[in-house]
Amino acid sequence: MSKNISIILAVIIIVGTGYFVLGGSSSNTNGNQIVVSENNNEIKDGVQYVNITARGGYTPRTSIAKAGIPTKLVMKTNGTYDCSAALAIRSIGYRQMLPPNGETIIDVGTLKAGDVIQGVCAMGMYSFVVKFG
Ligand SMILES: [Cu+2]
Repeated sequence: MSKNISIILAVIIIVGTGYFVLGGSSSNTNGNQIVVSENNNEIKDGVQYVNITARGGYTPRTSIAKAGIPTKLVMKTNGTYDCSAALAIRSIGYRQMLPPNGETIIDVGTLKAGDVIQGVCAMGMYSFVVKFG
């Protein structure tokens, strides 16, 4: 009887530890390796919004978006006092200082498959791209 309980407890501990380890390692991987994101855009009322965070660079560095639909970038800042706030998107003639906190919406128009929008900071140190396909 007590042997059975010991076995059950051992199984619970092993399964529980495995779940914790796997869950922990996969969330760490996501946190450290956001290079390309396909989950940072959303379509509302026929407009595609691509969410990019500016702070010590741009996240994600590469975004994938849909071609053939009016698109706006949503530049999010949160305590952004570095030069990633000084944003230029040359292909649309955009050059602005983003506020240290908030969201800045930039209309980039409707792009074709294969088009790429590139944003760079004032010094050309940080950049991001949005690829349309
Ligand atoms: Cu810079």
